[in-house]
Amino acid sequence: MRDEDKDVKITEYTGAAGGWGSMRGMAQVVPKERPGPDVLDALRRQNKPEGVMCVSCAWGKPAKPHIAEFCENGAKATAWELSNLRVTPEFFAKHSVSELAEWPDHDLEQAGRLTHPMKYDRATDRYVAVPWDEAFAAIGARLKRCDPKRVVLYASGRASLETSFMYGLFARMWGQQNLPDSSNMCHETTSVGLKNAIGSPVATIQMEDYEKCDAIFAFGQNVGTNAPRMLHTLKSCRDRGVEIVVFNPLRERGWERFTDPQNPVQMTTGGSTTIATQYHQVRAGGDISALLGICKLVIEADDRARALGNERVLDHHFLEQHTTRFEDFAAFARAAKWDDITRESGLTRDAIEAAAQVYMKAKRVIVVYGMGITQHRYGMDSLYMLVNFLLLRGNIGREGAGPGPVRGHSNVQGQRTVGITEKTELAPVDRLKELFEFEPPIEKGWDTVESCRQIIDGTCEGFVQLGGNFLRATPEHAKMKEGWAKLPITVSIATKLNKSHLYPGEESYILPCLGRMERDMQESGRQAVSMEDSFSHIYGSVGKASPASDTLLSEPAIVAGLAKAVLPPNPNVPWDAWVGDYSLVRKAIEDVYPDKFANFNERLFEPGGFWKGNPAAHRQWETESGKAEFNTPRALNAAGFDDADGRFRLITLRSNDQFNTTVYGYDDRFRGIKGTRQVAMMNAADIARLGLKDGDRIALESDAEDGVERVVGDLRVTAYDIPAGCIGGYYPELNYLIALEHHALESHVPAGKSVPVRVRVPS
Ligand SMILES: Nc1nc2c(c(=O)[nH]1)N[C@H]1C(S)=C(S)[C@@H](COP(=O)(O)OP(=O)(O)OC[C@H]3O[C@@H](n4cnc5c(=O)[nH]c(N)nc54)[C@H](O)[C@@H]3O)O[C@H]1N2
Ligand SMILES: Nc1nc2c(c(=O)[nH]1)N[C@H]1C(S)=C(S)[C@@H](COP(=O)(O)OP(=O)(O)OC[C@H]3O[C@@H](n4cnc5c(=O)[nH]c(N)nc54)[C@H](O)[C@@H]3O)O[C@H]1N2
Ligand SMILES: [Mo]
Repeated sequence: MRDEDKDVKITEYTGAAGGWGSMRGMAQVVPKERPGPDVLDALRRQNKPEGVMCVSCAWGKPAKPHIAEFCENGAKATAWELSNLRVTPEFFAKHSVSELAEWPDHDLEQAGRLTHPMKYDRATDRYVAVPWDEAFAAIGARLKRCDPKRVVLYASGRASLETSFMYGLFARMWGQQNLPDSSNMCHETTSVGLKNAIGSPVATIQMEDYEKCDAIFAFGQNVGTNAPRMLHTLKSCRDRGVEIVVFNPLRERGWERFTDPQNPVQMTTGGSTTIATQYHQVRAGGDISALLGICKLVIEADDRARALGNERVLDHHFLEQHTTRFEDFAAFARAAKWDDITRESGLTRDAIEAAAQVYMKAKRVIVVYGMGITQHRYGMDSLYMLVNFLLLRGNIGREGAGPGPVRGHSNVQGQRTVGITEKTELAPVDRLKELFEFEPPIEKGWDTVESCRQIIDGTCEGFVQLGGNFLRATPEHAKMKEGWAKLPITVSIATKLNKSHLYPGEESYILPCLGRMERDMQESGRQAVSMEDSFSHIYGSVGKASPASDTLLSEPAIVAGLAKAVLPPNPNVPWDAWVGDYSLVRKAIEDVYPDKFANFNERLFEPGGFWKGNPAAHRQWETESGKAEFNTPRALNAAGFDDADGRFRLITLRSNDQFNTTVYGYDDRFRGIKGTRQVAMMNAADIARLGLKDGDRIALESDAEDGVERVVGDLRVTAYDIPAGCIGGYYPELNYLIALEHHALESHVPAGKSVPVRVRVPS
C-alpha cells in the first residue's frame, strides 16, 4: 500500500459522472501503459457487432451502438491489457519472488504483460523460463500424482464460453468438479435465490425493457464505476421521465448525475442529467427492512382499497395465478413494526413512504442490483425481498418489468451456462456422458469458500487458476497466504503478474496467455470467442491487436495442453482440432446445450447478440412449486450480526481506479479521494464520538465472534457521507479482516458488504 501525505488529497467531488472528468480519468491511466495504435483500434471496435467485447463489465452491447461504445473504465481496461510494457524472463532474473511479493498490487500489474511460461526455482527464489511442452509435461506429471478430487480448477469470469466449456469438460473428465469461479464471490446469491424464487437464475429483463419501464429501483450497485455504459440507458430513461429510486449507504455519483460524453450540448455547456429522483442512504444490510416497509405500505394500501371498494393496488389476478405463499408474506408485512423497520433500514418512515408512492404509481418496474445485495450473510433474504416487492404488482414476466442483476465480469454469467459449476444439478451430466463417452462425477465439487477451507487446512493438493487473483480476492487473507504457500502445485494462466503468483507452493507455474483484444491465429485462421452479458445475450468477439509476445498461447490452447497432459486420450474429445478451429468448440457447446445455443456459429455476430431465452420472462416458473414463490425474511437486517457498542459494519468497496484486484491508480475520483487507498470512510458523528478527527490514523480489527485476531493498520480516518455505524474501505486491502465463515448462508458468497469490525486507536 502507499499513502504519503504529500500525494493525498481528499475533497468533495462536485462533478457529474461521465463528461470531461471521465476523459481526464482515462488520460491519467491510459498513457502509463504506453499504448500503441492498437488501443485506439480496439476502442473504436469495442462492443460493436463483429467488434471486440470489452473485458471490463457485463452490461449489454446494443444492436445499434454509439460511435464510441466504450467508457472511461473500459478504456482503462483495454489499455491495461494492451500495455507496451513487458514482464520477461530478464525481469524475473532481476527480481526475486520474495522481493516481488512485497510490491503493491498496482506495481506488479503495471510492470506489464507476461511473455513466457515460467517455473518457480526454489534454489534461486526466482521464476525461470520453461518451454511450453516441458511446462505441460511437468504440470501433467505432478497433477497426475494428486487426488483429482483435491485439486481446484478456478475460473475468472473473463474467460470466453469456448475456454470455459473446455475447462469444465477437462475437470469432469478428470473425475471432479471443483470449479469455483468469480460468481462464487459475487452473484451466486442471485443464481441460487432467483432460481429458487422464480425458477430462473438470471435477469428476466433485456436491454429493450429499459425503453418500456416507468420506474427503476436500484440497490447496492455502483453504476458510475462498475458499469458506466449503463449510464446512457439510465439517461434515456430519465429523458422519458422514468422515476429512479436508489438505495445505497453511499451517495454514488453515477446514480446522482451524469454528463453524456456523446452529447455535444452537455459536454460544452457543462450540463448533466439528474439520475436518481430519490436517494435513500440505507444502513449496510438495511435493504430487507427498507423493502419490507415498502411492501407493508403497498399491502396496507390494498387492504384499504378493498375495504372502500376502490381499485386494488396489488395485482390479485397475477398473485392467484402465478405465485405461492403470498398470504404468509402479507401477514408478516402487516405485522412488521415501524420501529424495527426504521431502526434496521436506517431510513425514516417518510422516506420509505415516498419510495412506496413511486412503486404504487408505476406500471412497469425494473429492479437493478449488485454486490450491496449479494455480499451479505442474509443476502438471500435481501434478494427474496426484491422478488417479493416485484411480485406484489405482477412486475415479473412482462415488458418493461423484472429483476435486472448487473453481473460483474464480462462472461461470468456465460461460464455458468456452459458448465463452470461445482453443482451437479447444473451440469449437463447425461449429455456429456452420451456425447463424449465418459462417466461425469456426481459428487458436489468445491466452491470458493470450500476451496479456501481446504487450502487453509492443508488438504488441497493443487490449484489451477484460469485468470484471476484468487489468493488476493478471497477473505481470511493471512491464513490464506500461509496455506497457499504450502500447496503442492499452483498453476496460473494469466496476462499479468499478481500476488497469487508470488507465494509459490512446492511447484509453481505461470502460463501467459493472449488477451481478448489480441489477434488469435490458429490452424484454420483468425479465431473469434464469445461471451454472455447480464441480459443473457451472446456475442462473438474478434481480437485484432498484435499479441504482446510471440510466445503466448491462447486460453483454449493452454486448457487443451493441460487436459492432454493429464487425461488419457478420448477419441470423442479432439482437443487439437478444437484449438485449431474454435467453431468446433461452439458446435460441441451447441450439441451439449441445443436449446440455448441452436445455430451457435451462424448466430455468432447477430447485432445485439442472440438471446438464450428465459422461461420466467414468459411466466413459466421452473420452481419446486411451479409458481413464483414469496419468501418471508429470516432477519430484518442482512448483516447477520447484532449491533453492539463499538462495533461497525465495514463495507468493502471498489474504487473508480481498479478492476477487482487490478489497481490502475490511487484515485477514486467520484468519491473525492486522491493519492491513497488506505482510508476508513466514516460518519462525522462516529469520528467525533471516538474522539478522533479527520486525517487521524487508526487500525480496524475484526469483531467476528471466533476469537481470531485480524487487523489492518494505518488507515486514514476520512469523514464521509455514510450512515452512522458503517465504515467504507477498499478491497482487496481489507480482505485480512473478513472471516472465511462470514459468508452468505446458502450461496457462500463472502459477506464483504457488512464485516463486523472495531476501531483501534494507536496509543
Ligand atoms: N471499473 C470496474 N468495473 C467493474 C469491476 C471493477 O472492479 N472495476 N468489477 C466487476 C465485477 S467482477 C463486479 S462483481 C461488479 C461489481 O459492481 P458492484 O455491484 O457495483 O459492486 P461494488 O463496487 O462492490 O459496490 C457495491 C455498491 O453497493 C453499495 N452497498 C454496500 N452495502 C450495501 C447495502 O447493504 N445495501 C445497499 N443498498 N447498497 C450497499 C456500495 O456503496 C456500492 O455502491 O463490477 C464489475 N465491473
Ligand atoms: N472484500 C471483497 N472481496 C471481494 C469483492 C468485494 O467486493 N469485496 N469482490 C469479489 C468479486 S465480485 C470478484 S469477481 C473477485 C475477483 O477478483 P480477481 O480474482 O482479482 O478478479 P480478476 O479480474 O478475475 O483477476 C485479475 C487477474 O486476472 C488476470 N487476467 C486479466 N485478463 C486476463 C485474461 O484475459 N486471461 C487470463 N487468463 N487472465 C487474465 C490478470 O493476471 C489479473 O491479475 O473478488 C472478490 N473479492
Ligand atoms: Mo465479481
